[in-house]
Amino acid sequence: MAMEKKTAAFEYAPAPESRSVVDIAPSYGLFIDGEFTEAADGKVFKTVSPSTEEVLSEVARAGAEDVDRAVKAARKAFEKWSALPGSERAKYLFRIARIIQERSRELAVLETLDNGKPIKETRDADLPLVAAHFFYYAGWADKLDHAGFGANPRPLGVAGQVIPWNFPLLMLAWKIAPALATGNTVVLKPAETTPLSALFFADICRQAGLPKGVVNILTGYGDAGQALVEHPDVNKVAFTGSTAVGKAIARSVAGTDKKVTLELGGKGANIVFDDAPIDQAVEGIVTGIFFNQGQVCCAGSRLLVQESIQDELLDSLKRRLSTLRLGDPLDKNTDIGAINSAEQLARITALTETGEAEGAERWSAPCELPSAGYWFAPTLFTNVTQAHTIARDEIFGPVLSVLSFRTPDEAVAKANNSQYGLSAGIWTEKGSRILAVANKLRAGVVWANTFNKFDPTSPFGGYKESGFGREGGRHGLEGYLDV
Ligand code: TAP
Repeated sequence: MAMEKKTAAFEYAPAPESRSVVDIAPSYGLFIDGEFTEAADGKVFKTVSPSTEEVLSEVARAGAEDVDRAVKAARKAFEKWSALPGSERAKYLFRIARIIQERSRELAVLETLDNGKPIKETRDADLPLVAAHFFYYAGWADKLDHAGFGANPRPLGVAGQVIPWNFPLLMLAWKIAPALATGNTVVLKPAETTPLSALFFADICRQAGLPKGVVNILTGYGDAGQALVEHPDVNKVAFTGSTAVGKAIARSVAGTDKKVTLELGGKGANIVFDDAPIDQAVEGIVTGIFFNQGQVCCAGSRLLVQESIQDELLDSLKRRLSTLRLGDPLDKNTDIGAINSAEQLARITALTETGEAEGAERWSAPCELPSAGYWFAPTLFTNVTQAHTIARDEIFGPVLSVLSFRTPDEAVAKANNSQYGLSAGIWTEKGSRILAVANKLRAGVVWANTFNKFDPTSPFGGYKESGFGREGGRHGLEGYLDV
């Protein structure tokens, strides 16, 4: 099928919140130098809806030759793009942000179909945050000289960006918006299970009149990601994904002059003290670990509850979990959608089996799982010790490990007892306790009496094996500038 036809496929078809809102073509090409094109070797792969296992589309699979073409296009575009006044680059970013808002219904449905997450999350969380991110960095584009990085900070060149599947469009926004605002050009590889919203974004770049080659999108597998980060003409590598791949990337760029930021895994502690308002804390625990089926790097996957309120809190939590609705992610009332892939479901299942084998006690919300698709009921484990695998390893699914503590010092020690250091939460009425505990936590983000709240103005990133560098806020500019 001709590639030209494919690019026109994301046409708006007003309809209720259903798949008919967005028209998905049977196949898509790579987006290189402003055009959709087949992979050099003609390879393709299928992307499926995780809630039905139905094939949504066939997508070009990039290889090393395509990576090279895309990097060359980005290099060529860099000359003019970086020379534009910041105020001109800002106009493009504002335009992109507005088009995202205008087309957010299509994008929300597309993301829900390809990822499996509930439409109320894509509609009310992902999409507004994506647009906000472009608006925010558009605002920085003409103020870089005043951002506190010294006089005349310069862009790095071509940014090679590799992102995961849990927030496909939001991770794209976190990567592309600051890169473009600072005058860099981009080659981005989305995750293989969620390529569609990135291709839709490519269409938005064309609609916004973005100069050719400034943004290139390469759909493909891990080998394309590897070829991209190892390409000698890439100046900046930005990666979000697993700690294992992050470490491999760090090794591969060691000794080069590439600048690197890594956003990796997490095992966030959500700490509930005995003076916390229980109902509010229960909502925060639910948001912390069941938002996006727990497939969130900063999820509150370890609940640390003060011993004196443990029974009351767990009763209340189980009652609340029993009310969550699992099912069709396109239904506006759905709370828990599908797991993103069969592989991820297998990983979650294996880790929960390990939890039981090691002696933790399992409780799952009573809900019926659809027969097709990849599903996992909201689950919690009690009788968990710090030595248990489910207390240490990232599960990246709707599974909560419950531990208890007696004193604030014990809570801090347990929270910090992790290879990761991405996020934490504190629930207490005492402001002084919030400050004292937050100061001792080795976590990049600490939420107080809330969880999983995001804002483009706030820097986000990890300690320890959760990675390095910050995305978001003024800090997010630094990774794209030669300061
Ligand atoms: P990964 O398997 O690491 O995949 C992430 C991306 O890297 C995908 O696009 C993947 O392509 C690509 N990739 C795979 N092997 C590569 C290689 N050798 N070189 C370069 N790129 C390669 O992670 P995932 O399963 O998609 O995502 C889950 C993980 O991401 C979790 O550990 C989670 O905590 C982490 N995560 C972290 C954050 C932040 S902000 N810290 C946010 C979201 C997710 P394929 O899709 O083809 O494998």
